[in-house]
Amino acid sequence: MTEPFAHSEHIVVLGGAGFIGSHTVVRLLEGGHRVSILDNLSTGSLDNLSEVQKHPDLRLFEVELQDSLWSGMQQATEAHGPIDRIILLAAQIAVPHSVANPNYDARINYNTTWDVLEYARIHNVKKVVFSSSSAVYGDTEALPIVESVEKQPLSPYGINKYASEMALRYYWNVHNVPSACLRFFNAYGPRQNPRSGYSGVISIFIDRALAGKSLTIFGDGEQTRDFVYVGDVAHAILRACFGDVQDGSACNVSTNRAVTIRELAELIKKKAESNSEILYKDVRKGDILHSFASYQRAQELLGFEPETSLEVGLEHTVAWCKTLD
Ligand code: UD2
Repeated sequence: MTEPFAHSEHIVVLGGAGFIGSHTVVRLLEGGHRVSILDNLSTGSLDNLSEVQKHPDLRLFEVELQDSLWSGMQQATEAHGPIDRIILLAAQIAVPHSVANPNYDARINYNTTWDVLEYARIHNVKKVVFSSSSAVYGDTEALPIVESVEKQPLSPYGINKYASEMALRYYWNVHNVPSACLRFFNAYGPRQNPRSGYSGVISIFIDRALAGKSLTIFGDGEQTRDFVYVGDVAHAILRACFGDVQDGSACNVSTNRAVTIRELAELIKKKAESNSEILYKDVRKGDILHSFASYQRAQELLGFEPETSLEVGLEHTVAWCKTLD
């Protein structure tokens, strides 16, 4: 796939120092854009940006988006000129935290969306890209998941993401603010911190397999997930950012492949050349049983195609995990 770049625009990436954000920023810079990152560095880090930290077209502003979004945008504008497009990746990402503190989750994952859209309206921003989640679907039995299925979010996180999606559509319908929305499935890859408390199963398993520690499977391991490589996720984000979608339409970012956690554990042991023991524990409370999704809409609307197989993506991730202390 080639990127449909309009040349050298000013793109603001909210959450650009994070796992997915940093991959997105690298690609934007490769495309010749001026990039401003607004990030509070709570889950993101400067390490994630080490390969581009001296890039002349990159600026990083450490701000709390709940109270300083507008001043952050002002600083970005002073550094790089008027903002052309905004990619909103900053989020509270832990579903259990949203259950423990729904109001905090709403402030980050919902209120920020309104602020960004209002900024975009007033400043005639060309596109807002919003990062939504498979969590908007809840536990659906219709597989593979297509975007039109009834939404039954089971957590404040899923509800706030879905409500944000509706805010995008409102801003398009009423104020003509162009936007696109991506529903990420289980993203994985280099820079997903395996020891953060927010870690996905792949980064945890690889980190432990490399250390020869046991891998714990919650339940019988027959639950499935749709694992999408972070490079493909970043690709989808750029497609959404520079493509034709304007009306806030939501697309799955997925691979249409279901992998059981048991299969995954075995595959990771192989790729990490590990003899780790596999242990089984009780099913995690609220765990979804099966999740895999069609990406046909993303293919049609964005020209998105996942290009990295799980096998290859795991090899990249193992190689990166080996560089950690
Ligand atoms: C994913 C997203 C989450 C939210 C949610 C929506 C990630 C990292 N998380 O949560 O942000 O969007 O989907 O439904 O993408 N597991 C083990 N052993 C471990 C860790 C996990 O067996 O040490 C299992 C876990 O019980 C689950 C599966 O692996 O069945 C995937 O877990 P996860 O935490 O990576 O992601 P998930 O799907 O719960």
